[in-house]
Amino acid sequence: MQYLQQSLRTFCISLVLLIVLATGIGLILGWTEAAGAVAAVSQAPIEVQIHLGNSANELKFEPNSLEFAVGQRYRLVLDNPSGQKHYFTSKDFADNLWTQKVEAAGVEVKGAVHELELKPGAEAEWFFVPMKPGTYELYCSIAGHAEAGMVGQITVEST
Ligand SMILES: [Cu+2]
Repeated sequence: MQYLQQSLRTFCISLVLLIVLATGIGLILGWTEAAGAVAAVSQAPIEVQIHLGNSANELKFEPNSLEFAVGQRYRLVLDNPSGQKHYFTSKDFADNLWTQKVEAAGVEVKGAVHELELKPGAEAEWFFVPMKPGTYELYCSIAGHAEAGMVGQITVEST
């Protein structure tokens, strides 16, 4: 009986230690990710440009492939030189980055961004820090545009 109590006690202590340890690791990982984003805000952003459509009204992104690195701050300048509206849609990419802000037409929007819509002639600047490496699909979510070739690829490299 005493042996059983002793084992039970040891088991409980081990369990508590395990939970404390797991919580600690989780906190450190979460803190590291947040600290990475905060540190990146003081970096000068790397400017990357992408055009949604073109003046000939072709349904494509120019360029149709973008590359980023984890932990680096970017300023993605999007414009729409075409005569119809387009979307920059890449949900998994957007979910795996930290958005500092989006600036467009004198307005600054802070917080998470999932998709950007650009009307003809519009321009927007998206400041963000990629958090996870991966390959992500980019497309325009207007009916028929992706099917006509308005797709691209976004690659995020680890550093
Ligand atoms: Cu489109």
